[in-house]
Amino acid sequence: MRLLTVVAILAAVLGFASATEWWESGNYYQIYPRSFRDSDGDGIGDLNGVTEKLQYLKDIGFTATWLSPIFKSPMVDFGYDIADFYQIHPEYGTMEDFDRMIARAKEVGIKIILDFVPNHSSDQNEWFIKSVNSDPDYKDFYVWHDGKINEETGEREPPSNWNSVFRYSAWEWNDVRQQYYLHQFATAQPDLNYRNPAVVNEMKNVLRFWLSKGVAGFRIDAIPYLFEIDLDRYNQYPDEALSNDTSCPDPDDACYLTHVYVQDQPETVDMIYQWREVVDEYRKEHGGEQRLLMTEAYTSFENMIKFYGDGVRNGSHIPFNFDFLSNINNASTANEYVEHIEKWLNAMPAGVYANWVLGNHDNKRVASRFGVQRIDLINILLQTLPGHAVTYNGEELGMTDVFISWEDTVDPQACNSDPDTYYDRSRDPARSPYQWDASSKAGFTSADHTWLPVSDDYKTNNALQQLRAPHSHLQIFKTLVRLRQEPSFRAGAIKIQALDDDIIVYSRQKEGSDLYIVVLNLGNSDKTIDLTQHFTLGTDAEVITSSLQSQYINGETVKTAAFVANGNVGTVLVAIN
Ligand SMILES: *[C@@H]1O[C@H](CO)[C@@H](O)[C@H](O)[C@H]1NC(C)=O
Ligand SMILES: *[C@@H]1O[C@H](CO)[C@@H](O)[C@H](O)[C@H]1NC(C)=O
Ligand SMILES: *[C@@H]1O[C@H](CO)[C@@H](O)[C@H](O)[C@H]1NC(C)=O
Ligand SMILES: CC(=O)N[C@H]1CO[C@H](CO)[C@@H](O)[C@@H]1O
Ligand SMILES: [Ca+2]
Ligand SMILES: [Ca+2]
Repeated sequence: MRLLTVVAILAAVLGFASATEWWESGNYYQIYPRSFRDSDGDGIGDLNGVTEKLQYLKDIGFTATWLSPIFKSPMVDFGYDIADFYQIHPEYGTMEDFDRMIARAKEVGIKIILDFVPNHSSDQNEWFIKSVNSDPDYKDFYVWHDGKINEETGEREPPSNWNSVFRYSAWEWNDVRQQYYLHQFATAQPDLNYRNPAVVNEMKNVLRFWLSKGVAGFRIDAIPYLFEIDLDRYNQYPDEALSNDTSCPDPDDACYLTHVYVQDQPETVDMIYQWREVVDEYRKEHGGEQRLLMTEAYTSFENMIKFYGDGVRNGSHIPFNFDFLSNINNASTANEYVEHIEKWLNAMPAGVYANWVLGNHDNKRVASRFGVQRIDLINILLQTLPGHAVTYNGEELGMTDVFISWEDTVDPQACNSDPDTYYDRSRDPARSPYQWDASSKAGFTSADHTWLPVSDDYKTNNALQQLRAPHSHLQIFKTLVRLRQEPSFRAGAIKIQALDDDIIVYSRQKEGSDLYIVVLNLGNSDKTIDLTQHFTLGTDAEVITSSLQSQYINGETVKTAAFVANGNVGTVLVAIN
């Protein structure tokens, strides 16, 4: 049992107690536009659908939403393959629809954050087509190479053994150009060449273009992959060593190799700082509120900390913390949770915010990974920790994965495998249409077909039903979002500990404000806890909110010396005497 160094946490938290910028007290929601709301009955979500539902986000209490890519795309990787960085994807709407969405968002009071996908474009992008044809302005826009000649067979082979995130070689031969190009994701997603200053400039122009359209900032995709090793320092691109990871025996999988030459190159951090300069400059020139950068990187802890800034230059306001996604699962013990939380909070530089991400469109849903009975507990955890929480659309309802057969699978990461193994790789199950109400197709669309199937449980599990019910995942979620505005949650210290394998308890309090206690029981059975042994408490506390299956109702008074923590239940209490 370890007690957190309260002093260290206090320092980290007080650094931003005087929060003034909009994003500092923000609560963030990720919309997957293709699956959120279809306004025109083609079975595919769109911008007018998002516009229609902005008030809903506001009603829950969110202040900002980041949208997965909405740009023109052949949809090989559902928008992460961009054919034109300056245009809206026609299935999603027009530039006028986009303008209306921004205008409506301003009215409602929701900030719109766009997904910026800098590592690659689509192979349909005119930049790539020009590059294939060696147009002098675009010749070096992508990473091209002659390959190497196999000394034994005399045949031309890819320049290195590098493989792609979506399996198989990361090099693809192009017949027109008679060279290989690099693609760290799908074959149809050629990597842009960040060692070419023209590429760096063009991508900054993309940011400026959307800033001028009124967006509040960007979520930047797939940061670790931006740079590859500098070829000028080698005659050949070097092969990557085998990872020797026994859980990854298939040579076609990305995890079969280490990725020392294609990920996390030192230049990456500088690029983030440059992008921050672009958004800061934009504000200087055009006024208005701070424009926000959020960054996506499954990377080392040390790198993530650098993304915030180096003390001289600033970087990402919110470098997504995937520690929970990567390291916490249904079998994790209370101690493991606490260790991960402490690690992050203690290592954070002064004056920045922590953040916590547990779901997105690349992972199976939280309710499916941890069990529906734990969804409230997980939401309570994310919303009551210091810093920012990022919620993937549907997690607030406890939506679950939808089984999608091999035949119906569309995710390239899964399609590049086989009927036996695709399911573990597939990201489709977490991308099913949002469940709005009990009408046909969950109120997602008026069409009788949808691009991915709607979950079978939509009649009993949908936003409308949960809004009307006195007790629901969504009601709990709304209570939590309101609670986060309290001074003790916005700027209070945290004192956290694991009592055994199952029980996590922590307090949140800002001096002079209410003392809150959070109790999470990861186990299946009830446990009675004397909270007064761990916190300075009077005899009674009041229940603010608790998981759906909890024995407590909101507003109920409980005895702090003998608090019964039900299995798989999270509870937020406030001290009352
Ligand atoms: C994996 O094993 C090979 C030799 O069997 C070695 O060369 C390589 O460095 C190892 N990889 C790692 C990441 O240690
Ligand atoms: C970095 O951000 C801090 C806090 O907002 C600000 O005071 C400082 O001037 C920024 N530094 C640069 C180089 O923009
Ligand atoms: C999560 O773990 C609990 C045991 O602690 C188990 O009852 C439950 O079925 C598991 N849920 C999932 C989705 O694996
Ligand atoms: C969480 C996230 O945004 N993941 C994306 C990372 O980038 C690849 C390639 O652009 C996408 O396929 C993922 O969806
Ligand atoms: Ca549509
Ligand atoms: Ca790259």
